[in-house]
Parts: sequence; C-alpha cells; structure tokens
Amino acid sequence: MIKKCSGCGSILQNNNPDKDGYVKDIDSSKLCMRCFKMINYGDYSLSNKNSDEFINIIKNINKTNSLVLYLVDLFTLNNNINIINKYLNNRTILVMTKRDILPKSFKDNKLDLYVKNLNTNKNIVDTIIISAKKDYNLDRLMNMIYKYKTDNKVYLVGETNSGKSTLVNKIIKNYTDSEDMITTSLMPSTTLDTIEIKLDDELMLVDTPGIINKNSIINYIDVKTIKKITPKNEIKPKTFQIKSGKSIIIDDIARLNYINGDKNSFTVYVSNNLEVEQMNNETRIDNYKDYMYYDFNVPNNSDIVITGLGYIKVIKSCKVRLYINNNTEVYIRDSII
Ligand SMILES: Nc1nc2c(ncn2[C@@H]2O[C@H](COP(=O)(O)OP(=O)(O)O)[C@@H](O)[C@H]2O)c(=O)[nH]1
Ligand SMILES: [Mg+2]
Repeated sequence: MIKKCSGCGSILQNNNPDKDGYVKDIDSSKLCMRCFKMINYGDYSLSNKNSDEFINIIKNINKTNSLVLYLVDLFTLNNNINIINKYLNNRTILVMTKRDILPKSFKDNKLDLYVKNLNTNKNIVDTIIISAKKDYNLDRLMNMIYKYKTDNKVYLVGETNSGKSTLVNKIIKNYTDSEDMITTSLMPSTTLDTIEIKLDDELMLVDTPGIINKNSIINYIDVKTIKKITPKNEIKPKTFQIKSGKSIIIDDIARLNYINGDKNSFTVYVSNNLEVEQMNNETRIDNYKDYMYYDFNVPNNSDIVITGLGYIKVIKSCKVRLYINNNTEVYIRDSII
C-alpha cells in the first residue's frame, strides 16, 4: 500500500535519502525525515521538485469540476497573480491572505477592489480577505465554501508561501476534532504533493504544493535572510520626505537613489526586522557597484515593488535608480492604497 507523508504529501520511501519522502522505517512513520526535521528542529531543506511538476498538479485539478480556493498573499502581491488563468477553468474563490501583516488602517474594501482589478480570471465567483493567524473571516470563508462547492472536494492553490497549509491547519483546528497537522514553514516548497483532508462527509480539502514565482527574492537568499525579511506582525511603514540627491537603504538588500524630482514622500513597507535608513546618493555608493540596478520614471501615486520583499510607495512623479543584490524582479504598479 502506498503511504504518504502527512506533513508534505510525498509518497514515503526508504530507498533514497536524497529523494522526497525518505524515511528509515515506513511502517512506523507518519512523517518523512524532511518534515520531521522541519517540525522538530526547524531544520529546513529545499526540495528538488521543479515548477513543471507543480504545474502538472494544477492541470489535473482542471480535469475535475471541483471548487478552487486561489490564495494570494496580500503583502507579497505581485505580477504573477494571473498565472493560474492559463491552467484552471474551475469555479474559484479568490482568498487574500495574511491581512494581519498589512497596516490596520488600510481599508478592506479598497484592498479587495485593487486585487479584483489585478485578477482577470472570469471564473472567480467571490473574494474574501482573511488572516489564518488571527482567525479573521474564517467563518465567512467556510460559509462561502459550502455555498459554492460543486462536489465534495475543494482544492487550495496559489503561490508557494501564500498560506495554504496554514489555512488548512486552522480549518482542521477550528472545525474538526482531528489533531493531525500539515507541515508549514517560511521556506518555499514545503508541501510537495497533494494532501487530502476529510472534514466531514460532504467536504474534503485538498492542499497542493505552491506555484513557484521565479521572480521572488525568496529564491535568491539564504534561510537566515528569509527569516529576516518575512514579516511576523503588522508592518510599521517608514516614511521619508526627501529631496533628489538622497537615498533610502533597505538593509544590505536594496537601495533607492532619488535621482530627479521635487521634494517627495517615499514610504517603505517591509518587515520591521529590516533596517531602513536615509543617506546621500554618493555615500557608500561603492558598496553597491556589484548590485544590479534599474532606472524608473515613476508616475504619481505608485509603488516600487521588490517582489517578495515589499514595496515603496511614492507620491509624486520622479526618477529613481533601484539597486538590488540579486535577480529579484522590481517593477512599478499603481499604489495599492
Ligand atoms: N502573519 C501571517 N503569516 C501567515 C499567515 N498564514 C501563513 N503565514 C505564514 O506564511 C508562511 C507560509 O505558510 P504556508 O502555510 O507554509 O504556505 P503554503 O506554501 O502556501 O502552504 C509561514 O511562515 C506561515 O507562518 C497569516 O495569516 N498571517
Ligand atoms: Mg504548503
């Protein structure tokens, strides 16, 4: 009989320690070695699965008629949001996650409208903003699921780290008597295969591995830095009123040089653990000579998005140079708020 790891969904095997699902003794284990180490020692290791395998899982969902929950992380909201439109025609609820990270002062209805405008998928029947961490809107989400489901299965899809497994665990905890938990972590690709969780006779949740966004900073930094850039609490934005000739430094990861424009307001939305400071354009510029840089003409009320790290809100149109120490995508969007 095939046995799957209850943490990541990999088929358990005792042949190859370098492959997913490895464990010494299959009969006596529920978890693979990788999940066991992640859960008990916080010891992360990357899987060698590639995006094609993940895309195949998504294509198989398309062969069903089941309801899909499409999870989008509100904080790392990015250009990739329409990626599933190519693969999925299922009826879909758009679930915006991690509301607790964004400032409380943001209005939910504005966020909702903004994300709806970004996503052009015609199969979206409803949208909801949640926080699995803070139990925000989970009862409403459950009602939506029962309202829109087409059969007994509901699939959770979305980018890796959008919060799928955390949401499944919260639903298990809040709405069932089970104590089983799926592995979650701040590393990409924690869940490796589909995991089916039966909630009752009418409803089975299916957690899936996330789609990897190659543009995200998370692919280019080490575990220590991933921990540092991942916000755990509500972000305290930092605003700088500066003239051209000044720079804003985001730790040793990114630097924004204000090249040209009137006195302007720049608000940085990144994890509170990162040092953000202001200096002159020429100060320590040599430190950045090996960084990549992008020149942008920024329109009024825009965000400069550093995919996976956060964004900088700019009020007036201007010219900037953005330095970054890896291959993360940087782009301009209409201001989210
Ligand atoms: N602040 C906050 N963090 C969350 C929330 N949901 C998930 N996370 C974190 O996001 C990271 C990825 O979560 P996970 O469930 O493994 O994402 P998955 O790859 O989509 O399954 C973990 O570090 C979680 O603790 C939430 O509602 N609020
Ligand atoms: Mg997961």
